[in-house]
Amino acid sequence: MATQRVVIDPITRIEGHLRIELETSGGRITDAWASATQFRGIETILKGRDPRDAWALAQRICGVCTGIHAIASVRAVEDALDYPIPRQAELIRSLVTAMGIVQDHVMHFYHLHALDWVDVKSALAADPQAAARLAASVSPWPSNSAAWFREVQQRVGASVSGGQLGIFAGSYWGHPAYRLPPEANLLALAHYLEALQWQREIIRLHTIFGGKNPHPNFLVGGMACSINLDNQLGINAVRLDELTGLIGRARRFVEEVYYPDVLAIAGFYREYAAIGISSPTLMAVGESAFSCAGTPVAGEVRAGVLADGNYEELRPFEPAKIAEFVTSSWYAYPEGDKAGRHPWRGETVPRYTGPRPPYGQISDNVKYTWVKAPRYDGRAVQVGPNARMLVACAQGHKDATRLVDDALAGLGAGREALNSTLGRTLCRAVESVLLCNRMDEWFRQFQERIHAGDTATFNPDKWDPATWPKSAQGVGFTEAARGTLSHWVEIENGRITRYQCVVPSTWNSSGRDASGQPGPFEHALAHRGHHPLLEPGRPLEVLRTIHSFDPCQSCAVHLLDPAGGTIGTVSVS
Ligand code: NFE
Ligand code: MG
Repeated sequence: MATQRVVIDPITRIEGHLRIELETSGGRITDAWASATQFRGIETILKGRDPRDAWALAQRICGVCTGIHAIASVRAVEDALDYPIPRQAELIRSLVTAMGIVQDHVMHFYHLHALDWVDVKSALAADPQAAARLAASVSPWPSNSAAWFREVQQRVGASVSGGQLGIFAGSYWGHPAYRLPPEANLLALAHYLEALQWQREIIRLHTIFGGKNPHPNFLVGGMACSINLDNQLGINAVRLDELTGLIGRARRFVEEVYYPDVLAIAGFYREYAAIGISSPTLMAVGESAFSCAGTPVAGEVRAGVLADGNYEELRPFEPAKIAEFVTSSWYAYPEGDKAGRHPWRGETVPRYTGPRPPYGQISDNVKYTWVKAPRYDGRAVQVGPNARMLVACAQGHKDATRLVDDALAGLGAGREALNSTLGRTLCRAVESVLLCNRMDEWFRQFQERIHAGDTATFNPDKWDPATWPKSAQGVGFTEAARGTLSHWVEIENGRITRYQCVVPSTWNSSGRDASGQPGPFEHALAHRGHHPLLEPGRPLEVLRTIHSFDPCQSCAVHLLDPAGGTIGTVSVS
């Protein structure tokens, strides 16, 4: 059967610029290449700066996983300076991280991913009464009423009949791979609109602790907010009350809207539990990293690696085993392109050797992407919510195991199904429930400590560079919404001399390494030639699998099109 080549550029509803090139034959994908066509340069601009300022620049890598790069950065600098921070600051960072991830997962599902499964035009043909009955059978969420569903139909219907699809334009409505009944489509569309409002509200937790969002304020040595119950400013009794409300509203939407929607939609697409199987090694640095606690705290998920498809045996996570390859990326290493470099020796020297736009087939070249290829112990690694849930289950984490097994029982699938298109999407919902539980616990501890008189959020002991060693190295590990994140800093005479970020989407969207191993996106599409692609001109199934990773190419490259060429054209051939 003839092989056809397909180029999807850009992949939409992601952050940043991603191009996917495919070979397809007989309705299946036979090979795939992921190419980031955007260059930035944050690692380079951090050199020569005061390490206490790095977080503010580093968190501009991305406005989606807002805050998390700042946390990785302050942790790296604190690690280098052996700088302990107050427990209250750790708890605040944990709360900010967890709420950031919950917001990100909900936004990803409704606003970036759901339309791969939900047909908006079909929703307009639904019976609002029947949709209300369906909704009542899965959730007590109060706004699920026929009147609200009718209003949603009228609002969106007016745009469609006026030819103004706006955010809903350019999709593959009516594609035969859509499977939901009209009422389920309407329910999801209503929640799409509600989630917009909800995410804006709950993220005010970031503004309370960090002054603003996106990009809240952080501080090497702690947090910049103060706790004073009797004061008008800072964290006082009124703010604590507000925070209780925000955490409660986050939980309610996750439990009554997001989680039941994901489970209900997953039930119509069960075959995707065996589609999009990606790299069989998965890794997570665990929840303890959220809290910046030096030693793991009871109830938290520990770091670990699950290698080669063995999801039972948790191996220790050893940072020395990380190396980044540039075999397929537009960078140069002094020793050539075959060897990997550990981030302590990491170099970011861009050398674009690809074609000028229009690109043709980028993948005809050995080098075809701006993403480096991080590997662990020589293996391509999947990171993200599915890695975190599998790692948590392998260590017998009770809450995670119960939630994962409940969700899988509903689908009649085993744990191995978490390494799939559906598995990655399901794990975000499961993890959001888990993180709401953790936020309750962290916030309870935070308040108890305040009432016991512990109000310190900053440790001034090592703020003065005169107290620093002449040279130092530090690493900050954390879990971002999309997976394991690390920042690596080297400091000489009070200034940054090397700064490397190894980011979740760098792990997941990497290209081939020196031994020809594909990165996780490529693996998920090309694995054993079983990924479906019904209509190469309307590659809906590819969007499902790529979106299931929640790609962020801004994070992945953290380094614009050097030729200044057009980035907005879509070519499907
Ligand atoms: Ni720009 Fe990010 C997250 C980080 S990258 S979104 O989550 O770090 O994958
Ligand atoms: Mg990097």
